[in-house]
Amino acid sequence: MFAPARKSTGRRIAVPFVLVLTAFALGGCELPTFGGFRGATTQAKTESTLWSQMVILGIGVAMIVLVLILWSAFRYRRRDERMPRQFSENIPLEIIYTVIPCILVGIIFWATVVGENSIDAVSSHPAEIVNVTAYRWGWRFSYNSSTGVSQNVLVQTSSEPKVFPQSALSSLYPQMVIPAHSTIRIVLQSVDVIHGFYIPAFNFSRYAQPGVINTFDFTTTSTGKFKGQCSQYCGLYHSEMLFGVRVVPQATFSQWLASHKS
Ligand SMILES: [Cu+2]
Repeated sequence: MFAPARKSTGRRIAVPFVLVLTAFALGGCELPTFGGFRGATTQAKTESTLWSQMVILGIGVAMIVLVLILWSAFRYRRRDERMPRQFSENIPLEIIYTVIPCILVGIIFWATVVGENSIDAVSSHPAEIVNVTAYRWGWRFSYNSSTGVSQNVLVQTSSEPKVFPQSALSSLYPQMVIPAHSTIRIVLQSVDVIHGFYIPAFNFSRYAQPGVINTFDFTTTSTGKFKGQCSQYCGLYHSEMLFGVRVVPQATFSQWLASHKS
């Protein structure tokens, strides 16, 4: 009668959802990104996976809630003038709908801590160290290469910037050149106000703060050109604080570094 019907409804909802998740897990398929960037660094991919898992979990919860609402509304709709059965509490149900959200929040918290720890982890042997200095209105990139050569390159010196075409990839903006398949240490600071060092394709943004040095790693995966920008409103020419990121093969990077020795 009633009990078997409820069981099969629950199964009808849960089984396809679990099957889809299992197929993704076992098939080694990449999770859908739901409009986010897949990511061009190892850290960015971790962030992307975390995002995808959260959205899938959210969709799962939303589907279950929606089905339960619709089922309740149709199954128990008013059919005649009789007063329905009256009851005031259901302790097992109340425990279930308190414990399950707590478990879900616990899973989200755990996944976030593990993911963020791996994103923020810094290597003891980075292949290259790039000192990034933000200033109104530009970016300075200097390199501590493995040869110990310190270089100042691609400095945008004007404090009253020309308004360039709005493409960070334009060579008129400072370009941060880094090698592919390497762990790059970024040492970030600001000389005036708070700026934001943001590379959308790296799923990464961090404050550049005066008096504070922020240190983090990017482990590049493939070559490519990416846009960077200031993500913290810092004044009149904030919108002009663009930069490019060029991830190039190691040989190209070595040549570029040699040609830019100061
Ligand atoms: Cu800025």
